[in-house]
Amino acid sequence: MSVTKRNEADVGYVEIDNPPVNAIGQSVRQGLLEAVRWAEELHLTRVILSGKGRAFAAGADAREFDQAPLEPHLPDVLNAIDESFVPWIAAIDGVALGGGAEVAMACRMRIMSPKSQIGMPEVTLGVIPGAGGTQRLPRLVGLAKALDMISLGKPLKAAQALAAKLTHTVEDDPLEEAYMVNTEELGCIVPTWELPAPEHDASLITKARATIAKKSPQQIAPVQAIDVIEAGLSIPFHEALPIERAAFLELKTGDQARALRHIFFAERAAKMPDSIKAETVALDHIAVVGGGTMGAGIAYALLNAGLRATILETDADGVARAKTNVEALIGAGLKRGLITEERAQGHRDRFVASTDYAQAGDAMLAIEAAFESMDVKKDVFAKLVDALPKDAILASNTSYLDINELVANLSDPSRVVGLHFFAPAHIMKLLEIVRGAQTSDTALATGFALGKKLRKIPVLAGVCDGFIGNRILARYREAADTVFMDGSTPWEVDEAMEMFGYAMGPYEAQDLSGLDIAHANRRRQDATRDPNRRYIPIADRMVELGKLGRKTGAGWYRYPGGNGKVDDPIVADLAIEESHLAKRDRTDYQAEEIKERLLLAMINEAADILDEGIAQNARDIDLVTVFGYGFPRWRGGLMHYADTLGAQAMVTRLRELSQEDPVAWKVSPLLERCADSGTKLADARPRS
Ligand code: 3H9
Repeated sequence: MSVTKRNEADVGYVEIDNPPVNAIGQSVRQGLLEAVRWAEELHLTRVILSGKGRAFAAGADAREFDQAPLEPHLPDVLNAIDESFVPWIAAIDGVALGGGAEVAMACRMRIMSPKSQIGMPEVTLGVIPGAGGTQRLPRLVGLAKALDMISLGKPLKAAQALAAKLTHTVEDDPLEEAYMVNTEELGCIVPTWELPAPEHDASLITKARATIAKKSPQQIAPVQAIDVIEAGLSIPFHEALPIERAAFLELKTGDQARALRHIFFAERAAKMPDSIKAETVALDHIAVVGGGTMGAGIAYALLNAGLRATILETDADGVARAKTNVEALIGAGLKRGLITEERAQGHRDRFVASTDYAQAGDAMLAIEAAFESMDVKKDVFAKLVDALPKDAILASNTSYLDINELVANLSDPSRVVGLHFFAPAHIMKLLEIVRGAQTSDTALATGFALGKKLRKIPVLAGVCDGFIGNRILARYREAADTVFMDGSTPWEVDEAMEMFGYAMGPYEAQDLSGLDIAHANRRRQDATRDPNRRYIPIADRMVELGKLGRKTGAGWYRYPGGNGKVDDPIVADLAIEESHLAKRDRTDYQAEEIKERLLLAMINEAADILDEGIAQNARDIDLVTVFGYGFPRWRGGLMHYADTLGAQAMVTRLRELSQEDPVAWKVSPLLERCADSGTKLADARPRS
């Protein structure tokens, strides 16, 4: 039963009951339509509509979007509610989003509980409101607010909805309040569809277009949303609805909506694999080794989740630095209104920084975020073994190092797991959980449980150099450096990737993180690098020149006065010089080819990562690339995008590229298998 109805005398109670979040699928639409007819037949004086459980309604059931729409369609159901002679009241206790908000707006009145939210997040799924939202919302809240809410997709809290006049009132018990509404007053409220549309205001429309061009460049849905809202301002309500509907239906099956849906569901499917069956250790007190940017960020994330955090440092200076770093994060949280003064005090009360490992004596999990050196980390683990309970889990935040080597001296290596956070650790949602050869299920389960507490997106990874994300990143940079050396410039490469949808290209991004990190990594890899692999020396030259990125005022770009980036001809000359020395002809790469090379390099590497079982499936790689590495969300992640190219086309092109360099462009066997069998990467599994 997706919709239940009952009446007490002349008051009808209709409840949407479709757990977990009352998504509006076919049976809910059918149930609501039947309820309209039922209320009319009984001549009820009002219908009070609510949602069972934690949501009023989370919107249209996005799982239905891949199928042809089934009757009754939501716009027709909502017209029936809006036009009914029985007035409906939406009693909202929880979220009313997308189609859920549209249902509420078709009601004569809305009453929200203080914790409720209402909004139109359709653009985040690559569509626009498709059941009258683009027409009812402007009639209720005015043009400026409606443009804002629909094109940006950000919901309003109850108090904000009240200020915007989207809800009539905010009450602790919306159901009771709806019952108390005076029948005569209710009867005087004009149905939403009969309200006049706001006046056309070209300046508001232009402003909204400019905002989305900046905030969501290349995304179609926000642009269409504004167009449809604008169209509706000068025509009757019922003429505007088909325009909205046509735009919604077209967007729904388009590439961007498919990609955004894929990521939406992938995010929710990111959970501990069923095969891991173990209890977790207690997570109330966690030790963090190292109070630098990463360690402090992790500690702050733990404090935000209500846990106790103890940072362990080597000396008094380290302790002072850790305290300063954590206090700076607390201060920033306060300044941005993310935490209250009371919570900030709670954070301080649950935080300790010390050189004394005994301070963490009861912690059942320690996360080391010490300097990226095998010796340093081994030393830290030895100290943790001595200080913490013998069954405590020891996690390493290493970005590249071999977890299996890290545990070599431990009597119980099963306690160790990789927990790879991304900077800033309290903001970035990705958490790679790295399984070493001997990692126990308890250690893995603990990693996943921590991920859940911190509201991260956990992705299981196997051991290899760079795990999932940094291994793909290394190949991305190698391909970028090769294109640069062979004929391009960092700014041409960056521009090509920005045109693809990255917020910034690989060179600008590296200037932010610093060129020294990758340099140290290359030195670490010197001993094991395939001698047949072409080595691009430009990044090393940059480090020799002291061009380490923004922190030194210059990297791939110059930053005069610490301000915006400026192209640097000296950097361009480096590549000309190096390719001359290497006796290589330079090619004038166009943006399309630069983009193709960088993306194919990453896809090919990612296919190997999947084939080797480092990643469990393509979906996890999509999550890693989107949530850790800035891959455009609206392209659905690296592997989802690859599937739009098709394995056959990719293999054909990779074979051409391998004529140029058979080592760097060696075609992934998994891609070849997908091409041969016509399988999508989304369905591919590691080789057995
Ligand atoms: C729309 O409405 C178009 C209309 O204008 C036009 C129609 C004609 N569909 O996030 P959670 C599932 S477009 C299907 O973990 P939370 C979700 O996959 C829609 N399923 O919980 C998960 O499943 P599982 C506009 C949905 O408490 C489970 O519910 N609406 C939908 O952290 C729990 O979800 C939106 O964009 C859905 N619409 O957060 C809102 N929503 O258990 C999208 C959720 O199998 N939803 N599920 O993993 C959300 O933002 C959050 O889910 C919400 C709850 C805030 C509601």
